[in-house]
Amino acid sequence: MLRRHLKVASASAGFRVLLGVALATLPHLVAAHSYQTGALQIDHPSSRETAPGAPNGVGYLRIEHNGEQVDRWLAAESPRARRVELHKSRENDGMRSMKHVALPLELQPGETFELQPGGYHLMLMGLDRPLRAGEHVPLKLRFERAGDIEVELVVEELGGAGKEASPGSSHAGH
Ligand SMILES: [Cu+2]
Repeated sequence: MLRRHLKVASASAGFRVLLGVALATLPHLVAAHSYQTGALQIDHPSSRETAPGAPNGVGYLRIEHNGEQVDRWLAAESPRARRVELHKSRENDGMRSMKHVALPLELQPGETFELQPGGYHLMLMGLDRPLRAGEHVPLKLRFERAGDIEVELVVEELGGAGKEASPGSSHAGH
């Protein structure tokens, strides 16, 4: 799925549109979407559904830097959350914890910064209402060089994302 997604993302724009139409009939591939701003490509922004009353949600995506100069990720915000933070999960002696990572964050040319279950992720703090599977959650990202870009997190089922489901669900009690 990840490999296939990368191929889709690197295809030419026209081809991608055609492919998008073709893939739209396959529900599990609809989330393979990507965005471009300046030298940055934002791939597969996604989230997970939340339980009723859960205060926070997660956000995953991948930032591919195809430019020549260092850029800096300055901020993220969503109309669905009071604020959006960058977090990093880690496991110490079997205990899973996460810490807040302050932006800005440097993005090196030629590198891909990946937010994924068990590692870096976005936290949507103070959700206005639960995130439901299938919803598209607006998210605005701000970069020093590449500027602002609006993307949509596609909300996936907790149990429907294969191996991603279990680390992601650790946020339930967060
Ligand atoms: Cu977190």
